[in-house]
Amino acid sequence: LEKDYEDIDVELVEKGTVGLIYLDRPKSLNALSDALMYEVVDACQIFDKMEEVGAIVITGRGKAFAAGADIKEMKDKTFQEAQKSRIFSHWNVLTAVRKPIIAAVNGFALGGGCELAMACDIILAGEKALFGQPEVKLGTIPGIGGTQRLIREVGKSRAMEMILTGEAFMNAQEAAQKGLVSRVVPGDNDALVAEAIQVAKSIAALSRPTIAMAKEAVNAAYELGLSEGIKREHSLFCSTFALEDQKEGMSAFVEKRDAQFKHR
Ligand code: CO8
Repeated sequence: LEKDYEDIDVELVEKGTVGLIYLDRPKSLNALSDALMYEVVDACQIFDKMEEVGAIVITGRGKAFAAGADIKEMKDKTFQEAQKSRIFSHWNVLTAVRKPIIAAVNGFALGGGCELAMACDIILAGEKALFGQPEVKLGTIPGIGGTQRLIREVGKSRAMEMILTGEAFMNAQEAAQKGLVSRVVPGDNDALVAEAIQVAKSIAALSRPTIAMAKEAVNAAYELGLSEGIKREHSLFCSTFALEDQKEGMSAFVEKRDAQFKHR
């Protein structure tokens, strides 16, 4: 991890078990340039491969999580350039990361910033978090999952209001009520990031292969119908019985002791 990233900062915390990524272009409210997204994906892939890392936290420096794709970089693109835009392929790579990714959303999560948060596995919100899809105000529409994911999180009517007006931003409290975020963490930015790290640490203490299967099973709900999803879950559930860590976890329960997972 000895890389010199320009638009992000990375750290290993909690004895190397948690990979922490700061989006670090505060002057542009962490606008997601192609370069920044490339770095986010690169860091996630490195963390995904590092054995000691069990979960990843992404957060923003300054007053935003991310205020969207970089409008200055995007504005003169032709149709063809937009079509082959790398930001789109970066996204697919990000969703293939096997380890859990937690977004700690402090301030603005707009446009691509909201979409980035929704592409993560868990969102924790700070008190000042603000979610929105303002693309129509720029004459375009959400382009990296917003029209598909937001409706599943907050329902059609609320998603339509946000996407069609480009306003009607959602604050932290409402986001928690609607289930867009897991919960609101009281206090400042540091408290939010510390809490996200604690959640990541508790995931990292568990069996890596079990966690990867749990994430895969939940994500299948996004892609598949109920009966196909349940079949996928069942086959992943049965697969955990091939793991030493399942034997250890259940034996530890029966023997009334803490589990010592081998694969973590
Ligand atoms: N891109 C580039 N620069 C940005 C962006 C952005 N998305 N957002 C803010 N900035 C810059 C501003 O231009 C400004 O720079 P400068 O100091 O050089 O003028 C700096 O950040 C600070 O911003 P403001 O002065 O505007 O700060 P305010 O506190 O007054 O306002 C807002 C904050 C309300 C967040 C405001 O900055 C804003 O409305 N930003 C744009 C939000 C937006 O429209 N986001 C959607 C972008 S489109 C998108 O994400 C589509 C994704 C699909 C991509 C698909 C690819 C295939």
